[in-house]
Amino acid sequence: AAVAATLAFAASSAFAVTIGFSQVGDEGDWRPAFSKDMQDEAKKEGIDLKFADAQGKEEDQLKAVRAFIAQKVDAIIIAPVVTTGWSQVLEEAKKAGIPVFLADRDVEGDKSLFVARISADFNLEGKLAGAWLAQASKGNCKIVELQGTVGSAPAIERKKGFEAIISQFPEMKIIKSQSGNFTTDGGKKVMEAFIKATDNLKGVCGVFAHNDNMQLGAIQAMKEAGLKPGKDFLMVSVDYVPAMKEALAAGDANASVELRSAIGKYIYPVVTDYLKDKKELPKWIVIPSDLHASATPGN
Ligand code: GYE
Repeated sequence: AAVAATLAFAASSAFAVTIGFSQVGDEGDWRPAFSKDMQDEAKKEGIDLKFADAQGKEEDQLKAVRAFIAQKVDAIIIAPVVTTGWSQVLEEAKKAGIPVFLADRDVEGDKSLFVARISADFNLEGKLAGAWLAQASKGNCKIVELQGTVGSAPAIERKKGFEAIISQFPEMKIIKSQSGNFTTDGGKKVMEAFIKATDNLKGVCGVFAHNDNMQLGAIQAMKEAGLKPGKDFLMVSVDYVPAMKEALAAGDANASVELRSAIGKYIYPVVTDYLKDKKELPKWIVIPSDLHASATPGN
């Protein structure tokens, strides 16, 4: 009996910290890479990670967070699908004394309801994409835009950053903009509609997609219409996923701003240190982008 008790104790203390992670879903190529990193890194750091995939549905993220509170996890990490609708559940976590951290996306409203957000700077990514297109088109470009999930922090901020740059150039203008919800199929459908509405993208010079998967869908649609993306159209997007690296090498795309998917090594030390010392943290800890992977003026 003593041996069994010792083993049981050893097993339970093997996991020093239990963290609940509410993930958006598995849309596109970047999100699954982020999820895999979070799970691999947790194993490496001896963290017991409770992983919940909401398949893009906010109500399922809220359910997952409430379940983590009921399980009395040590901390909760959320990648919030959209910025609105979080105050109530964050209040419940606060009342339960469970610290919440944001990864990747963001919430609007009272920032005191979470300890810190660890993410890239989406506004900067939009600026980098805009700056590349301004250089590649010499400041003269009619653009069609494929937006990410409506109401999500990356869609809001990448659009803002991109427009902050192109608004400096009178001859640069977004003439069509629609959400493809960050998926390849969504991007393809939106581009098919753009092709129809502009008589085969007549007068269009550039395509800005808020992520690579929508850009890959747009490339498919453009090729099926007999158009030459990457040659007759300047193609810029964000994420720099492997499939986009292939499209860049094939000349079907021109630039992609890198969004790091290895977030675990940044967020877990922040969470475990906070659990030890409860030290005040900056509200936003920015993960650098690898500029080398980002836009360089089109060739
Ligand atoms: O760019 C996209 C994913 O939240 C910034 O979500 C992330 C975005 C990423 O669907 O591929």
